[in-house]
Amino acid sequence: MYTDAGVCLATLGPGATNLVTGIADANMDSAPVVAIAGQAATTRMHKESHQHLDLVGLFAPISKYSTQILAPEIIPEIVRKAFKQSQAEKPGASFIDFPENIAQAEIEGKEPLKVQAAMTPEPPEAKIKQAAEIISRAKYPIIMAGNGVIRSRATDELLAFAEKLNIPVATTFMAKGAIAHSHPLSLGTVGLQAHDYVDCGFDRADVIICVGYDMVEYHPYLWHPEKHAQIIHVDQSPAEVDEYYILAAGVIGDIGESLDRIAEIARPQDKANLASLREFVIQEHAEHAEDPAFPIVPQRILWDVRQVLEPEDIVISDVGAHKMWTARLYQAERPNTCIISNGFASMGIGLPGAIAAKIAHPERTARTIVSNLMPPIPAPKRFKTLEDLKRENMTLEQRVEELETENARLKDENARLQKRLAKSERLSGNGSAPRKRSKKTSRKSKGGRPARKPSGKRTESHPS
Ligand SMILES: Cc1ncc(C[n+]2csc(CCOP(=O)(O)OP(=O)(O)O)c2C)c(N)n1
Repeated sequence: MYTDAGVCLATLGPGATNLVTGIADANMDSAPVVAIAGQAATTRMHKESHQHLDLVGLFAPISKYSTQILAPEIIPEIVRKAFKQSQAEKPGASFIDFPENIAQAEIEGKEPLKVQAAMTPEPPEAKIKQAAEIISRAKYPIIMAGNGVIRSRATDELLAFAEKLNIPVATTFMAKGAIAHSHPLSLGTVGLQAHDYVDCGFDRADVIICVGYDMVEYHPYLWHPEKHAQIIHVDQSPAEVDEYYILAAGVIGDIGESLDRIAEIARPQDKANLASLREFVIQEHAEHAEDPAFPIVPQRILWDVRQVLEPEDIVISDVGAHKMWTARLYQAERPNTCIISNGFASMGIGLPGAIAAKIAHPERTARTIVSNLMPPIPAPKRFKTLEDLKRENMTLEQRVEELETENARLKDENARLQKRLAKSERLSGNGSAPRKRSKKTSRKSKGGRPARKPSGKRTESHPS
């Protein structure tokens, strides 16, 4: 199963270089595109020459296939190959450099080559069994759905799999709508920020089933830092090598079929786990539904946008803080109804994206979300930690004792700080607060280098 590639044309030199960001974006977002650019004639490529540039070299690192047409007879093969490469999993960009003298050449007896759509291979039985056994033994399995599920049109199978086995589903930004937000097994979108509440589901999970997951969106280091869970990789292509993504089982083949066959033999969970996480998600979404604040808060905007759009209407997010808000709070009900560039994440996708959406689906409404100075997403609400849960089970006496100890510690700390303040006031001689920072509070270390930030593995997943 593949999606037809889009095609773009550019003139030589600066026309071609203007394609660079768009092509890099398509390539990293796994969007199939064939770009064709003019080029200087082959008779002037060997010397300094107006608008001549090594375009094949320029596009090689940002495409799956970058080539030059050196003779008119090979055009059918090159064109077919460019489409085949860009549309094959994982899809991406192909680039064709088309010299002007080749473009002028006459040619006879050549036709476009027939499309030979390769069948996606069946997943091997042994791998299906292995995955099913791991899932059957799991206590807290969770599914992470990536854009590969949507690309391979396996969202129905994903839903059937989750429902049959009673396993909750979180999606990446680019898989929004792979399961309807309103579905009781939907945990919303992951990849937003350092240790968001849905991440707590990943902390707790003993088996993480990654379906059509692209690492470029959300690095495993961020959701699997302790390497505590067994990972099952279900995809059309083999898993990327990554220290934090070592597989317990890899099921490679048609995604829908893999899910169907695993679901047939795996033991379902008795009840859906992580139901409390879903409550968090729902509460957060509705929290500002009626918020009258002005300027309007992002949460209210996204809530209202959802209210005025039909489930199949399309929202395209541009890139910035608003992308994070859209990913977190827009309630997508269908696949491909919330488009977010989360691979290369180039600003500027919003407007052309909406035009493209309208061309593809003239009967639907398409809306772009672009912002200027939208506030960043605040630190995620704290989800209950193991410590919190332990505390909840304490007797009142134990809790009072804990608070008294904490109180005493704070008093000591306060006294110590007061002493230091008094001392530095004495030293400065005028009773005003010291201008120079004490050694301990200085942000610079001895060598004059900035003090290191406290280490903590989980930082922002993306700058934008
Ligand atoms: C083409 C491009 N240039 C720069 C960036 C880096 N970048 C990501 S977000 C951002 C700022 C976006 O600001 P704005 O459009 O005001 O949106 P807001 O953050 O206010 O939602 C920049 C410069 C990028 N992703 N793409």
